[in-house]
Amino acid sequence: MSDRVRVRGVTIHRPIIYGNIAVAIPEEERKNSKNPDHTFRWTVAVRSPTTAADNSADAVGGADDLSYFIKRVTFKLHDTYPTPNRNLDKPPYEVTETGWGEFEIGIRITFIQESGEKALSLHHHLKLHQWGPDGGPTDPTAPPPPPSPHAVHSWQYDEIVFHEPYQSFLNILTSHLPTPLPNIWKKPVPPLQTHQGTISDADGETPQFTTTMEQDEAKRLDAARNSIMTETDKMRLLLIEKEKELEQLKRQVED
Ligand code: SLL
Repeated sequence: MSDRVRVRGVTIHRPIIYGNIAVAIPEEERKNSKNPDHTFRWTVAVRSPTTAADNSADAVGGADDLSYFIKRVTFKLHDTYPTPNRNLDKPPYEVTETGWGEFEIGIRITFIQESGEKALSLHHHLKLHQWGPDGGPTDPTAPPPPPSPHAVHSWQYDEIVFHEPYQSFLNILTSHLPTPLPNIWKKPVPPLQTHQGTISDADGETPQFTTTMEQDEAKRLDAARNSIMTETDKMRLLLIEKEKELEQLKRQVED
């Protein structure tokens, strides 16, 4: 079979996480820096979800090298940053910066050329503050809370789905299997689940993705599929009804 043939009926996915970690910059360090108004140092990243066994205390994910299917990750920062478009052509796919404010970061993932896939665009809201339990300010006009003494995390789990991939790309994907997620958290305090698929830290604990998150994502996908099927059925019935109506009207015109 030619490599440029799409494999019909096959869907394959690769899990990723994207998000950020932020730490407050100590007063002393800020005073002596060229940007004393920059209160936080943060890192935005795209990684594999499983945390490496030899991770540093604050690491989240990153056990697998994703360059076998990702060619480039571009992070689009706020325009207040010099050269806001940051291209990463090899792992780690991350940008570390300092700043004072939260903003929306654009993330564009380009796949290896053999994939023939279009680039994927994602967004991540940079999180610097330990907001309330819902993960965001309850009152948008309220000032942010004081800098957390712990690292602040905000990560989103996602699955990149390749539908009917080219045979050569499928071969590449199947020869690189993602490291499975652990079933339970290594640490006793589970991360706060702020909203769908997102984790942040509870009490300064470094969050970790587990199979529970994977199962939750699968449940959400099932629910979405079911509601699409219900909608399709409704539309089909409506279409049949409208066709009948049309027939009737046609007959009336002919009569
Ligand atoms: C806000 N809408 O007002 C956001 C904008 C911009 C953050 C946040 C770096 C600035 C620099 C920086 O923190 N920009 O390098 O001077 O909160």
